[in-house]
Amino acid sequence: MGCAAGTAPAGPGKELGVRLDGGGTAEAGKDAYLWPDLGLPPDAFIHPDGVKLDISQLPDTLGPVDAGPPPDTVPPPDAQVPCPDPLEPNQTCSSGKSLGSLKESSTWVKKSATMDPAADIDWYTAEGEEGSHTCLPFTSQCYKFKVKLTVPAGRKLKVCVYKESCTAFGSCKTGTGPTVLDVEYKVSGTCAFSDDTDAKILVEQQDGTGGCDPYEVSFNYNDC
Ligand SMILES: [Ca+2]
Ligand SMILES: [Ca+2]
Ligand SMILES: [Ca+2]
Repeated sequence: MGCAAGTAPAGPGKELGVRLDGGGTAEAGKDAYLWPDLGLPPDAFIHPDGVKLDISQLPDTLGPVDAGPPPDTVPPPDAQVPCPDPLEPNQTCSSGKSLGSLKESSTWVKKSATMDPAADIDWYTAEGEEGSHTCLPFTSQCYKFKVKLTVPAGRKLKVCVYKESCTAFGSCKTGTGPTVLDVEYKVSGTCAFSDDTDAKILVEQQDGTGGCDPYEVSFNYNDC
């Protein structure tokens, strides 16, 4: 058609125009012309001067002349922020966070933490203290340091407990939540000698992912 604003050819009858159905160049605030092929009543939008039509007078039914590019509907990516974990950082055995100490008792000491992001590793230390006993000196005693890990639904976690040392032979279990994993080690004690124990506890993921659902780690130190 080759129509351009302001240079539109004469249509049949008295109208002049530029196409407003996607091929036009009309802009808000400028004069525009109505092309009669739009199928509208031929004199519907003719300006009183018989030639021009201000675009602001066009009805909404014509639709936007130029909607511009579509808005950016993709939100900016958020920087990855690990889920809150008050016991971080604790990525290595030597930087393990203390879960506290417990004097020989059936009580469980509990803490909550998260395994996130996927590369997270959580190390803890915990101390079990022997209570007082009436016993024959040099005779044997028996204690157990126990750890429980409550695994949240949908996560696969592993828990290990090590006696005294990060490099000791550990007792480990893996399970998919919801479940509770139990690991422990035994302390072969002696009457009249201290049988306190310093445990190292490891929690790590086995599902290659992170997540904000907290797990619960608890420990107990009691006689056998
Ligand atoms: Ca953590
Ligand atoms: Ca960690
Ligand atoms: Ca003892």
